[in-house]
Amino acid sequence: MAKKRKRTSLAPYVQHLAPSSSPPNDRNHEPHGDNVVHHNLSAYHPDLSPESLSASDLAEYSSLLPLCMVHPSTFPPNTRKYWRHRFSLFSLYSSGCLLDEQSWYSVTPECVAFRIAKRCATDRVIVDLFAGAGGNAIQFAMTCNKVLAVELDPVKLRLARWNAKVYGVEDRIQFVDGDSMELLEKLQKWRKEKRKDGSGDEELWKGITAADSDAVEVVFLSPPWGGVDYAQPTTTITSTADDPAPSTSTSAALVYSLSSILPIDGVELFSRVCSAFDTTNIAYYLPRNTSLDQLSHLEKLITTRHNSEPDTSAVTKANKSRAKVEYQYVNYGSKLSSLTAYYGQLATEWDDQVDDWHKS
Ligand code: MGP
Repeated sequence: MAKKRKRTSLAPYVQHLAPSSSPPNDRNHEPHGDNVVHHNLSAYHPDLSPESLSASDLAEYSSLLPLCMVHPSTFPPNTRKYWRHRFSLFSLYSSGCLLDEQSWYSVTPECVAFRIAKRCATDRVIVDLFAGAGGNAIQFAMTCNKVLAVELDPVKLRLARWNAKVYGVEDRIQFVDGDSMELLEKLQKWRKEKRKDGSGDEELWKGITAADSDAVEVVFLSPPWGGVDYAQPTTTITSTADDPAPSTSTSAALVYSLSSILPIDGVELFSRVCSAFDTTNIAYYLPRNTSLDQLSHLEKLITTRHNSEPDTSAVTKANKSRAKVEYQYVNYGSKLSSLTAYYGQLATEWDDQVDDWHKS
């Protein structure tokens, strides 16, 4: 008997990306006028039912769709693997989750985001300073009282809001469209001025109030690491006075340095966060090969910074401060994916017996 051939070709699916020839009164596209590209929605998101969406949600989905990568044929070869893992990134992917190119490779896989959210759970406020397409913010919404999700790229912020809607947690997240570097600068200044006459309702920055800032208990950092090649060997070209001819050397030890973090050096970023917020509870999501020496150096920054302010409540916490680094695995525990470094109470309250990530 002939063996059944495994279907490997993508061709049968590719057609779904092309504009369909739906008649103008196709009910999926009624609200959008004549110039809109008509997509076969069910090809990408079989569990998304257009009939259940409001006209404005359908319009938002349709306008985000062309800005996203939704089919493997549109992925650059080095990022196609992320599409295969789409359900690890968002278990509700087929219900309509959307990601643009950068988000595909930088969103935190859901099981990891869930784990981090459990560790960072608070009945106060958590700030996600690089919210991207919302993978972390969605999980924080499930464990924290309030989430401030800050994102510089307006399209990513719309994706975060959309994806949060898919998960039904949109209302628990305050989406802030802006540069978190600007927010840190603003808060640092405000804190220095001792908030003389400020009231809790005072707006500090883009809808974030003084009361929000005071209520921040945890800061989460998941900044850009410098692209998909962050773990590749780096080639350095050197020349010396004795031997001016440049020579090329490739470093085999793939230790990731925080200086590669964007938009600023990762040590400086951490230092600014310490100055801006009255908390030492910081979770830092980083490459699996990040220098552990640098991560323990950050611990000292917390102590130094908060000990220079003897009367803050953070001092006691900071004195006890140490770092806890957790390596995070995906693919049912078979692949090391990333690490998260925890500081402040997130580290000191860690109990190795209970807080084993395999038990969470
Ligand atoms: P990866 O290392 O690119 O994937 O990303 P993989 O499959 O482990 O790579 P390979 O080299 O073994 O083939 C692993 C995880 O790191 C992703 O799922 C993202 O959550 C996270 N990640 C990757 N990048 C490039 C970034 C980034 O720039 N910023 C943030 N915050 N997370 C990233």
